[in-house]
Amino acid sequence: MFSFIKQKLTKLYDVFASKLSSLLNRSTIDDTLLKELEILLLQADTGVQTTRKIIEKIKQKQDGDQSLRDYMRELLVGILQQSIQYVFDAPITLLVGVNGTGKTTSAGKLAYAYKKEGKKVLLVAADTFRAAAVEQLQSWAQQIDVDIVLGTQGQDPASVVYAACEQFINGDYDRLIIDTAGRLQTKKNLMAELNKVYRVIDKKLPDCAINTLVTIDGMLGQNSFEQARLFKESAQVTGVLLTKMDGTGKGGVIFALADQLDLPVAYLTYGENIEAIKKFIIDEYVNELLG
Ligand SMILES: Nc1nc2c(ncn2[C@@H]2O[C@H](COP(=O)(O)OP(=O)(O)OP(=O)(O)O)[C@@H](O)[C@H]2O)c(=O)[nH]1
Ligand SMILES: [Mg+2]
Repeated sequence: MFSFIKQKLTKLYDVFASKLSSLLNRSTIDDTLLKELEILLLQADTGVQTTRKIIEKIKQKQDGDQSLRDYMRELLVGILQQSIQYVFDAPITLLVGVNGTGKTTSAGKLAYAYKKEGKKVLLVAADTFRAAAVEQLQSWAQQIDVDIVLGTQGQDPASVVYAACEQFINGDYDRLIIDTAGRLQTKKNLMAELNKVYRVIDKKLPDCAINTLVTIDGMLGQNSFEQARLFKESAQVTGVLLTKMDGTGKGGVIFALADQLDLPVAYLTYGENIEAIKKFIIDEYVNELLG
């Protein structure tokens, strides 16, 4: 059987999933097992607190009929279900995140995925910080043949979003996907800029739910967790878009995000190809991780 993790997230499988799976084959829970598990979870960026929580829970496991694998499955699913859950069908998606984490690429991928579902999509190039950013999204829009509203360099992102909302209403669109610069220059500036964008949307499209996704580079480890925390304080983040999962074996951050920041992962991306994006479904992911 070719699982998604084995096939597409090769590194995650090699570094984390296969080792985890072989540890869970052991019949007794002893100190050696607990130590090895702890090291593995920490290496996978599960973070100290969440790792400790998992280890403590495993120590508490009573001897019984339930296998360690099934116990672990319940434990991990439980952690992911504790956080707010991501609602996939909001009409508006706002992408925020640090430079180079994959906002623009992911905006293109999401637009393509929605288009394939038969939705009428409008892309918004509201990263007006550099001209090249607008061109980058425009080239995605051309490639996948969806409409786009272009900002100009230096323009107020909220005014680009205003124009986009008007086109959205008049053009009978289903989905609005907004790419931002989202630099974390200072928290105060970022908050002011994003709040202006939220106000415009609330005014023009008051009935449309907004998903704010923070893009997090899966390869950055503990740094990425910190970024998620800062963005959560600056924007109305509803979920995480975890990128570059083709290049990392550090899937543990998904559990830390849910456990410590109450943030659900919404999508995984795993390559530069337009189709390299997948909805994150808790049961599916944990089942594949544990084999
Ligand atoms: N391997 C891999 N590369 C990716 C993935 N997603 C994005 N990239 C690459 O990461 C780089 C940065 O992606 P962008 O989409 O431009 O990132 P951004 O957040 O828009 O960056 P700024 O606009 O500078 O803030 C590009 O070279 C992308 O091709 C992914 O899932 N896997
Ligand atoms: Mg960009």
